[in-house]
Amino acid sequence: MRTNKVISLSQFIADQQNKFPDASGDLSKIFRDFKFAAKIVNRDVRKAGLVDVLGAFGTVNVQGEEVKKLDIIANEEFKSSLTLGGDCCAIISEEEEDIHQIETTLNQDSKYIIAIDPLDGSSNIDVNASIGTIFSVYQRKSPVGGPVTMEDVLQKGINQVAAGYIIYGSSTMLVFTTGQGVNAFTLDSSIGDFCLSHPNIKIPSKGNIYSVNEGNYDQFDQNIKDYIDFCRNSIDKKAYSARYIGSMVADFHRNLLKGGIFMYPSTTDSPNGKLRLMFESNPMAFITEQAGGIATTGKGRILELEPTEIHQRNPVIMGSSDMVKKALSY
Ligand code: AHM
Ligand code: MG
Repeated sequence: MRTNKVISLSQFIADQQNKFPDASGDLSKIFRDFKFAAKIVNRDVRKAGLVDVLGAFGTVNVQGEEVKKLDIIANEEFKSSLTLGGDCCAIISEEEEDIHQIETTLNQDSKYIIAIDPLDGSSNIDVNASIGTIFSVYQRKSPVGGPVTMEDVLQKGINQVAAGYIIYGSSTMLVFTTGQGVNAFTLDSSIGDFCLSHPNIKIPSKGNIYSVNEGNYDQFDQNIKDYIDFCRNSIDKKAYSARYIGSMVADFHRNLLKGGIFMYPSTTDSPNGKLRLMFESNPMAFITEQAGGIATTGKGRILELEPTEIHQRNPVIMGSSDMVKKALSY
């Protein structure tokens, strides 16, 4: 019997699974696969400055953006781990245009579909700032064994079985929810395992950080400009601080722990904003709500949006409930 109180990710998931005697255990195995790939990507991110994994790959992804080498490596690592694990029938990835159906004998009878942004904030790789992996887990709607359809993949965020992110920051942390609160596990590299470090995270309802790319200010709708003006000119001069690094996982993670609002609103150039519903908005919205915050497009709950295409984008306002309510009042 162990005598210390350190709870590993595997132990935590096994304990959660035991609360549901009918659980198949497949979701636990998916977390095992995420964990394995996360450790490999973590290793690659940590040595990015030493070996030739920095810089542009010379191709563009389906959104027309420059792809970095590490994006591709991370995409391959997560796909490979989930394929070898045998509990996922299809993957959609920010790095790929179409559904990647896994047709191995091992996977063909599995029911889970993964949506993944393998390395978000990749413009930060070259400058040694925090980046992250974001994921969602859904259950397919069509019967197992057959081809995975667009209907299986394009599900509303409220259907997420689990969502999470891995932040490769000053430490590496896996933060996730299965709909029973949000827990964070920090990678202890000395033992090579993720250990529970932040149980049952609740985002403070009152925050004082606003995170938005103010370089886009002139392109925002007037109501967003008015809210930003409010944050800038608040009567109590110390009320709000701007913090924005341009890496969603890092900006989101700080606000989750300290309290704040993260926004990527529509701009005149991008009427739906920049962030992708399936890969960035839905998983972060699920975590936000599970931590007691609010996640909205400005017009409605992100988790209720009906997806129509894999790579669609939507405006995002999420974070501390009092701050989001104030933003919505504009
Ligand atoms: P990416 O998926 O190409 O990395 O882009 C998403 C990133 C987010 O992490 C971040 O919130 C946003 O882009 C920043 O965009 P901008 O530089 O326009 O502020
Ligand atoms: Mg991204």
